[in-house]
Amino acid sequence: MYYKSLKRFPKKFLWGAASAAYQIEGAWNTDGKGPSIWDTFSKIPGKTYHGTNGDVAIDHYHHYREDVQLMSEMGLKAYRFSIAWSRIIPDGDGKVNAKGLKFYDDLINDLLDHNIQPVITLYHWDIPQALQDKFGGWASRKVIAAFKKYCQTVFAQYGDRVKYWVTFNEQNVFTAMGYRWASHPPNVTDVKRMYAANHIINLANAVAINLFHEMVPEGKIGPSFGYGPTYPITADPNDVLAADNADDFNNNWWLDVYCRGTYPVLVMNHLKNLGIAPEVTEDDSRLLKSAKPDFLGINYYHGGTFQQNKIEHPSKEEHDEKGFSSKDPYLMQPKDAQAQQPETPMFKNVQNPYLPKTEWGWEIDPVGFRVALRRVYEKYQLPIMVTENGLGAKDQLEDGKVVNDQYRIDYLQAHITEMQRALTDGVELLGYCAWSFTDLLSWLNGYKKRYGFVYINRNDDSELDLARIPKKSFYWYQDFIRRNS
Ligand code: BGP
Repeated sequence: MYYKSLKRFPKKFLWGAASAAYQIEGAWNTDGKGPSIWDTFSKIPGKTYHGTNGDVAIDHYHHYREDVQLMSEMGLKAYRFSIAWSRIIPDGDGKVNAKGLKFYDDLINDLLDHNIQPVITLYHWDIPQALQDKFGGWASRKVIAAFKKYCQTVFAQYGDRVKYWVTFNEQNVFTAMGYRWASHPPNVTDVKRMYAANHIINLANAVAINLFHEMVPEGKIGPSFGYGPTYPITADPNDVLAADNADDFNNNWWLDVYCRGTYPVLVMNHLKNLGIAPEVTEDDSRLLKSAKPDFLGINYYHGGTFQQNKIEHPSKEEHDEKGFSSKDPYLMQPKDAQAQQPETPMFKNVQNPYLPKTEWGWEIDPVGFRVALRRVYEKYQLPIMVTENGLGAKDQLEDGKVVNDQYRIDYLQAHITEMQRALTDGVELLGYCAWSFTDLLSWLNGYKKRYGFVYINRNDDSELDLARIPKKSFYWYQDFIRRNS
């Protein structure tokens, strides 16, 4: 589709930037905050890059006024941040910590004083450690009541001033990393447990949305999903089918539940056959169907390319007397071993020959951003807020004061242009929050991988002076926001 000119971004478009509590706040045990699962996990030797953790992070807890001042200078219209649950309710479901509430009160008021709309994420991966110990975290339905209490507390406290709320950040990512790959807490490698916990989180998401609609009728709430469009590697219909399977498995498995209250049939049947499907009761289905998000948050970094995974079916003669064959390693595994790789018969992830990559091997695909926005909007017909998009790079501070991150400007410019094309195509967009405002702690990559408009003078081994230094991209975004184009 070509246009003579692109639609202008609406006047009220929320040009923003984003962060997450654990990655910026520090003050991990200050003013009554309890530990979260990330405070604990990051201390396990070998789990994070150079043993980095969020104990101090970029010390936003003590620098928030300076950070908001910089946001204001930049002209940000919105700032997305998350609340650390264990700062509000240190043991997860007990007494409320007044000092924790006050911190976010002050932050919100400061943002509003500078005409910046707060966008609050309720959960960016940091469940209180106490709930992990008590119930096994998201593995237990008991945690839903605790989450509800936490939501109730913050809706009552901030709902009068904050319009936009995000329930869960990238549920697809934190469940996979935490319950399948053990590269995030709670450090588990069990696909069945992953699907079980994921279902409980879906229920918690629905409870939070319904509660919000009762308590903050003027507000807007929705989850933020880590979306990647799926491409077939060739026009071979088998590859097209593989890309469809991947779409169901990687995207619809969450988005259908959020927006329609049902799981995609194809994946559900497959998981049932493997004995790893979550248990969904009639009450669960009713609850999931009752909770409608007002918008969808989309985090976009890249998509994926897929091919048919050719599994050879061994012939009868090739089986031994026990029915096993050495021909196909997947099909010949016992079912519970197959179940640890449920996608194997559905698709295979392959390299896309057309796309360059970041230093961390993430594909750079601005057109995929337009594809993503159109597909999601066409399918679910909900307004979209882009809640993350950005480039992780090894930025260099020159002469103690300059960061020439032209590559980040190029990246953002290309993505925003595609977003504007999607807007012109007809996608309803509320805002765009670049990841991230300041540099911050990358969960597994320390401070080497930077995303911010503002450089933070610290490294993996030392806090240095934590000075805030605007990068070249800061001034570029400032100018962009001022012109709204
Ligand atoms: C998203 C997370 C963010 C952020 C970003 C970049 O998945 O929601 O919290 O971390 O990815 O990730 P990374 O730091 O691993 O490059």
